[in-house]
This record gives sequence, structure tokens and C-alpha cells, in this order.
Amino acid sequence: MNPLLVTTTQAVDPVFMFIFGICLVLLVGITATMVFFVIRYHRSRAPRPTSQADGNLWLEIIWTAVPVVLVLAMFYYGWSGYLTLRDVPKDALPVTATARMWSWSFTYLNGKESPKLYVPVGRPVRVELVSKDVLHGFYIPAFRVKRDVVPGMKNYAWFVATRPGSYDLFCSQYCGVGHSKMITTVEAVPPAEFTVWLKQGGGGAQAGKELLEKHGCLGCHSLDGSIKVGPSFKGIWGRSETVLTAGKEHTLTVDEPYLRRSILEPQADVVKGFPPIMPPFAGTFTNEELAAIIDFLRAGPAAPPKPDGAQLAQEKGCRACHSLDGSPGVGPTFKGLYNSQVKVKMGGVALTVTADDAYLRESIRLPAAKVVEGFQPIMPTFADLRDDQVEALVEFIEEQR
Ligand code: HEC
Ligand code: HEC
Ligand SMILES: [Cu+2]
Repeated sequence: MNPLLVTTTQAVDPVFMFIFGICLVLLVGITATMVFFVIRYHRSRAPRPTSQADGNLWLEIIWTAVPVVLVLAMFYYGWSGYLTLRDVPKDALPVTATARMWSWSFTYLNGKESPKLYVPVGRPVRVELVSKDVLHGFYIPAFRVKRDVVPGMKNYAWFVATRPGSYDLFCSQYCGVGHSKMITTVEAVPPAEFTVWLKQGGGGAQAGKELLEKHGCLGCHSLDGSIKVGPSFKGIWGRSETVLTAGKEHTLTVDEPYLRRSILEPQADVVKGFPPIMPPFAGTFTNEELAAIIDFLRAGPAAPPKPDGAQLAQEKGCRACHSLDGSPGVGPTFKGLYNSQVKVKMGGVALTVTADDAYLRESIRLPAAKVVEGFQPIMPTFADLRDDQVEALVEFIEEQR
């Protein structure tokens, strides 16, 4: 870590100790003086006033000047600490924190999403704060970071974890009955481990596929083995390829350096049997993007692991509003919901529907379309849920008999 970097903890703690120290000295000093005066000038010792003094200019000057200096020192010290909290170091890792009733999720540049805030040790992290519904508060006591998450307003916070570990992350604003369930953790891991984690689980590879779509690669390369203008990407990793390098034919095994070269300067190795018409992409991608593409080509368009409904219900915060044991919460219980008759209001019209697959799917996708009788229409929309995740949630609800 940059040794010159002042962490948020280092910015806050000395100010706190300074103000606390002054308060402590004043508390003890004033209390002791008061007790001393009470005893020394007790009525039994001096029944009648003996002093004729009615003022002391120097005392007045001192007890005005000293507190002014102390208060200004507190302000100056506090202000410079505050500036550190607002001044994000340049190489900070960007992450978006999304708060909703009543859960957190964190999105990384490559599209990876996580219910816990994973960060590399030693690298500052800049967190963009987004609220989907009401006022929340992003609060990590361990790093002395606390910032409101206001709907419709841009806000941010930063911190750096100097040691690996798991640190609590709370919501500091009372945002409804499930407020106390808005707890997650910051997982600070060594940088190498973080890089591996960031690439895992659809994140990197998924981003890779999106890049291929965005840059028109899939117009010339198929994913299913069919030959288009260029060779198919299916099974490309590790296959042996006959290429022409500067007009000379030779055979090689497809690996990372070869893929890199084929993308950045396609004319260097031209696959035999194909015209050398692929446009060069040097300068188009950042290192991370290129790594994501290569990850995708390595893993192939394999189906991402099937999402786990029970885990999703926990991570997405469904459980904060929906119980599994029949007790009503902010929303109806999931217990026995499947195939039951539900009274709903649809655009002001009351009707009874059967809670089948389609109804459950719709309730998750468009919670406001049919509002269950006796409940407020406050369920958030989960626009970021993929179709397979919705299916997993529907399946999970169906299992709650
Ligand atoms: C205009 C069509 C076209 C586009 C667009 C295109 N390519 Fe190609 N690509 C080809 C052709 C033709 C070849 C084979 C000749 C060669 O090696 O240059 C090829 C070869 C490759 C190879 C080597 C394949 C092998 O089997 O060894 C890779 C990897 C590759 N392209 C990746 C990409 C990526 C990534 C993109 C998008 C960023 C892309 N291509 C965009 C036409 C295209
Ligand atoms: C902030 C609280 C809240 C959260 C979080 C929440 N819901 Fe809801 N949900 C409600 C409320 C309130 C209703 C009833 C009103 C309505 O239909 O919109 C409801 C209704 C439903 C229904 C229809 C229930 C019935 O009895 O017909 C389903 C299914 C559902 N939610 C699933 C989910 C899933 C899955 C999640 C997580 C992805 C989720 N909810 C997250 C509050 C919430
Ligand atoms: Cu909250």
C-alpha cells in the first residue's frame, strides 16, 4: 500500500481522540473546581460575603480566548479529517453499492454482483452509493465510514482495508421494519485472491461475452461450432491450429498469448483456410476487458451454474419481508402460497387468482401489477434479476408447503 496514503481510520481517530481528550480534561477540571468551591465556600465557613471584587478583566479574557482557540482547533482538525474522507485516492477500485429494502448488493466493473463487499487489502475502494427506494445509510464502523444513501442523489464513500478480515457493514438509517436485517460484511482479502474471486462465477466470463457482442465479434465468429467468416469460438481453447505466420505455415496450440495476439494484431497469425480480413483491435480494450474476453474463450459458453433459490431469497432480501413459517411480515408468507387462492387488487379492481408459476413470476417481476389484499404495494422491483434467477425463486417458493 502507498505509505503516504492517509486511511479513513487515520483521518477520523486522531480527531476523535483530540476532541474526546479536551472534553475529558474540561469535564474533570470543571467538576473538580465545582466540588472544591462547594466545599471551600460552604455557608458554614463563610456565612456572609467577605469579598468586594465585582469583576476581573484578565480572567474574562482568558476564559473567552482559551475556549475560542480550543473550538477553532477542533474545527480545523475535524475539517481536514473530513476532507480526507471526501478525497478519494486516484487508483481506487470502483464498486457500486445498491441499497434497497432491506438488503445490499455490490456491483463491480466487470458486471459481477455480490451480496458481500469483497475488497483487496491495501487498495482504496470507491463506493458509489445508490438507493432503489428510500433513505439508507452506508456504515462500516471498522473503517469509520458512514454516508447517507439517498434515492436520486449521487453520493460516494471510500475506504481502504489494511488487514484481511471480515468487517460489519450496516444500514445506519431507520428505513422500515426490516432495517435491522440490512447487515452484510466487507470481506478484505489479499489482492491475488481478490483477482481470482472477481473473475469467478459468471462475472468475468459473462462480461467477456458481452464484449464480444458489443464489438461485433460474433458477426464473424460463432459460439456453436458453425463456420462463419472466421473460425468458431467453440472449443477454441487448447485446440491445435494451423496458421500462417509471415507466409510460413506452422501448427500451434491455442493458449493465452496466441489469443491475445490474434485479437490485437490478427494479421500476425492468420488461421489457414481463412482470409486475413479480421480488423485489428489493438487499443480497443483495457487489460481487464481483454482478460474477460480470454476468460470467456477459455471457459466457453458453458451454462452458468444453476442459481440456488433459497440462497437468492436470502441475498436479495426477500426473507426480510416474506416469512417461511406462515407468520405474516411486511409481505405475505411464502408458506403454502403455491397454488393457493390469493385475493389481489389489479388497477383498483379486486379479484381472486391462483398462485401458479405465472402469477409468482409476475409477482417477482412486476410486484405492483397485482397487489395482495391487506398489504402495502411496497415490494421493490428487482430489475437486476436474471430469468434463471427468477425461475429459481419461483421453485423455492413452490417448495414452501
Ligand atoms: C470481419 C470479421 C471479423 C470480426 C469482426 C472479428 N474477427 Fe476474429 N477472425 C476473423 C477471421 C476471418 C479470422 C481467421 C483469420 C485470422 O486468423 O486472421 C479470425 C481469427 C480470430 C481468432 C483466432 C481464431 C483461431 O481459431 O485461431 C480469434 C481469437 C479472434 N478472431 C477473435 C476475435 C475477437 C475477440 C473479435 C472481436 C473483438 C473478432 N475476432 C472480430 C474475422 C473477424
Ligand atoms: C420490502 C419488502 C419486500 C421485499 C424485499 C420483497 N417483497 Fe415480495 N412482497 C412484498 C409485499 C408487501 C407484497 C404484497 C403486496 C404486493 O403484492 O405487491 C409482496 C408480494 C410478493 C409475492 C406475491 C405473494 C402473494 O401472497 O401473492 C411474491 C411471490 C413475492 N412478493 C416474492 C418476492 C421475492 C421472490 C422477493 C425477493 C426477490 C421479494 N418478494 C422481496 C414485500 C416485499
Ligand atoms: Cu436501510
